[in-house]
Amino acid sequence: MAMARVTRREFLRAVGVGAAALSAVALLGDCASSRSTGPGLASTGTVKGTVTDLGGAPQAVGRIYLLEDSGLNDGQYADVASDGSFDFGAIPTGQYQLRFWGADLADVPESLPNPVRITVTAGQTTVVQFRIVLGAQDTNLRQIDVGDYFFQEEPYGLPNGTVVVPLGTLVCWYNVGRMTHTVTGGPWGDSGPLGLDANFNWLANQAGTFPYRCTFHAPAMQAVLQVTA
Ligand SMILES: [Cu+2]
Repeated sequence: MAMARVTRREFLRAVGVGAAALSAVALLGDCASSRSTGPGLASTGTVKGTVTDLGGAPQAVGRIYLLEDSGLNDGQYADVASDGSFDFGAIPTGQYQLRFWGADLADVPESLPNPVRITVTAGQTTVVQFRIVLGAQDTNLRQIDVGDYFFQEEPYGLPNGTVVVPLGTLVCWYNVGRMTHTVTGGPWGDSGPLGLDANFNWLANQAGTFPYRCTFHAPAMQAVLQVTA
């Protein structure tokens, strides 16, 4: 079915998505693991969930990344199955984040959290529901996560690596860490302090190689943005 192309913001305005539609995170008691008494089991919980559209229908699209509490993506993921479910199995207890990645096929609306912070509790199952919007996404947008203490392009970049984008790209730095950071350097100057979940955007309107840093955490936290003509 042909649909008019709308931006994500226009779409969300049209369907009236607000804070009430936040992705749900629930903790379920896992009877099977709490009955088990083998050594080591108490130090893990399980993480799983579903991907649905905004109407709640399961969608078999995308991949879920398991990020560290700092926001670091070290490459752990679970693909979304044909019934819209994903399952990481047993992982060590602690704080993590889950990020939905739909390449250019789907994305989480900007009004909903992505990544989502979770706590993995011993012997319990953490269930996360991602609500997504299907359809071609804006490929002129690149996201660089800002964490404790690194810059990292999602979903494949190395921490504090070089990101190469063509002229005209909208580069969005998004703070996924727990600390306040800055994005400082290059033609954009200084983002100012970015608190929890804050972001900073720059339309790459100038070619060149631009080292940048976090003023609070350099030299540990610095990276390079290269804009090609
Ligand atoms: Cu910093």
